Amino acid sequence: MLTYYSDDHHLHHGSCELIDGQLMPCFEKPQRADHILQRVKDRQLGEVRAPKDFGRAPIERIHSAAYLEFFASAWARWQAQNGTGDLLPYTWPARTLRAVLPSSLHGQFGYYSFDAGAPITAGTWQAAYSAAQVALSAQAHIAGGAHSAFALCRPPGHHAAGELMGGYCYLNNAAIAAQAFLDQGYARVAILDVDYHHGNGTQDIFYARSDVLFASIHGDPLAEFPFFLGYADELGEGAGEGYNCNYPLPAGSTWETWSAALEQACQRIAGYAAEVLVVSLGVDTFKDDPISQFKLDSPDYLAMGRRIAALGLPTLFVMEGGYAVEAIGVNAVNVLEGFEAANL
Ligand code: SP5
Ligand code: ZN
Repeated sequence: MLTYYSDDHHLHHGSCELIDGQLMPCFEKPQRADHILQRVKDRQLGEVRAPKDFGRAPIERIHSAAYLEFFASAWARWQAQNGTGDLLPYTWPARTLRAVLPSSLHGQFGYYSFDAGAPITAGTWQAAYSAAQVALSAQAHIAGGAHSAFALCRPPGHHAAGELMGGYCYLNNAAIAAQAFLDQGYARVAILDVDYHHGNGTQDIFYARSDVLFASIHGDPLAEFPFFLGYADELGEGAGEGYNCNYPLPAGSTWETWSAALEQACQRIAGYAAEVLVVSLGVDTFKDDPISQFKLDSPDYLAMGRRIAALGLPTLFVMEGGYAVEAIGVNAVNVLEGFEAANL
């Protein structure tokens, strides 16, 4: 399997995030992608290619031009104000307030975000832009006839909606790739989100549409980030009714529980008759993940890849979360190797 990867992810390195009332070093850090790339090489998964540049147009199919302009120019505006340190939002248009777009930089950041977990640093735009190009390049490889590809994206994307960043995410790489398939003539795309956290951005983007089936297995939002989306009764709306499926699971869930949800999600995807599958591949379901509460072990990721392969669909793997830095290379590449072994 080919891996697409850009060194540009190093340009994004936030300094800190609020965890349990304390400012801690960001869990979403460059070493994550470095470890995954090293494992891809150690296991000789296949060639590693730099992305092509498809420009902003395929990103604008998912994110508004105004949102992209805010994101691309925010750091320069912050510097012009002599801002020091990361740019972080601190006020959001929550219930009882108005969703107006202020002129202030911090006001606009509040408008375009849902938490303080997505800092903008000097290189964040370039890193996120390149991650989207990584996803698009892997997408193009599959559209060109390959059965699979790995988009080693960083920063991740599945929490980002059309005009919202948050949860370490800025541009929704999986959604951008899914839309590219549709724009190139595919009729039905399934997205399977196996990250520990609900993919609220991806769900929102496709919620009223039947051309993308979104299925997500994640920590029950009653107890877990992002709290305000990801419940089992969210089935889609309008033309999208019936094309959204959430499988929230309790803290402590092991492979036994998790794989039963995967089986249900896979049967739903098979019934949808998808032409291509995009996997939002987070490995923060791992037992030693520092911010998560599931108990999957490294060999479980091989079984995950095998089950996904049994769908028999061309499959684009897009990297999302995973914060047990020493183990995420093994766990992510185990999914890919399990997938490939099943396809031999
Ligand atoms: C892409 C992705 O995986 N984003 C996840 C963002 C999670 N942000 C909230 C983290 C809250 C962690 N709380 C941990 C409590 C540990 N005691
Ligand atoms: Zn996650």
